[in-house]
Parts: sequence; C-alpha cells; structure tokens
Amino acid sequence: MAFTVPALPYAYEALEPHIDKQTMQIHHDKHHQAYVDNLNKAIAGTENENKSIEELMKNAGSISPAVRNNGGGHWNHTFFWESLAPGAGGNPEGRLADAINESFGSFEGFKEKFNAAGITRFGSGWAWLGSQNGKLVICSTPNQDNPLMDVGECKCTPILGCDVWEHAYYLKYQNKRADYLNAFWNVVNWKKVAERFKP
Ligand code: MN3
Repeated sequence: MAFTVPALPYAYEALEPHIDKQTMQIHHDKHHQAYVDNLNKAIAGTENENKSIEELMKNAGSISPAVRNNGGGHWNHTFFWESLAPGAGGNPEGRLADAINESFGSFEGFKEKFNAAGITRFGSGWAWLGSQNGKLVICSTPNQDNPLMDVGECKCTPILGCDVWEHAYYLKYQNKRADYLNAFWNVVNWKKVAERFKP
C-alpha cells in the first residue's frame, strides 16, 4: 500500500496570524507530498513495501537514506499537523502540566528550553518534547530524523514536535526562527499532546 498525505485537520488559513495560509499550502501540499512521493518510490517493489511507517522508522538507519529522509518527512509532518490547532495554545493542563513543572521547573522554563533546542539546531531539523521512562525530555534532530529512529541520541516517545526547517516559517518570519518559535506556542494543540503522553 502506497502512503498518502493525510488531509490537514483544519483550513490552510486556520492558524493565522501565527502561521500563514501560503506557508501551510506549500508546506502541506508540496513539501509533505514530495516526501510521500519519494518514500513510495524508495519502497516500491522492495521488502519494505507493505510495512507501516512506524516499522520503517524503527529501522530507518539501516534501510536506506531515502527511507530515512522521506519516511521521516512523512511521519514528522503528519505528527506536526496534528500537534497544531486553530484557537489552541495556552497552557497544558492536568497530569501533563504537572510533568512539565516537575521536569523543567515551570511552563515558562519548559518553553525556553524547547525554543533553545529549536534555535540551536544548525541548518534544518526538529525540536521535540518526548517521554522517556516516565519523564519528559527535550531534544532535537537534524533533517527529517525523529526520536523513533534507530539513529541519533534523541530517543524518546515524542509527544510534541516543531518543524524548524526554513520552509516552515521563511515566508512570514524570514530568518527570524526565534519569532516563529514564539508564535508556535499560540497554536499548540495541548489536548492532542496530552493524549500522547502516557508515562
Ligand atoms: Mn516541514
């Protein structure tokens, strides 16, 4: 079964003014589509053709650079769209809020550390919040790598991710990645993040 790009769970302009319509259109329809097309090409006629995306991620480092980059691109973007929502943002609640306070001192302290992970990622990549042995961790990955892969040092169950590739913010924020990261908090779907948090 070939992979397909899932429909955005909201309208392209729904995240404005924080993330603009044109960025969402190009990001979802062109970038995500290209990862899916190239992933499908990379697995067509191989033993990996019928594997789930999660299975491909687990072995991404040993399968091929094409599956690592494009499979990562597919998994990461699907996860990213669901991590955002219109009229979202604000503060996490309940058990997730408690875990954030416990791990990072405060919600403000957590956001500072997460932003720093995104800002200091050289070139393109992702910042992540994940759970690991019942604790929350922040880390970042290069390119389209993610914490599910058998590569790198960012090993956890991701519950929130932020795309810090220039294509995610350049039209509206140009070179100001920090401004994009600050705006990102206005559209984080904490309800979804809390659902993913199973310590
Ligand atoms: Mn992207």
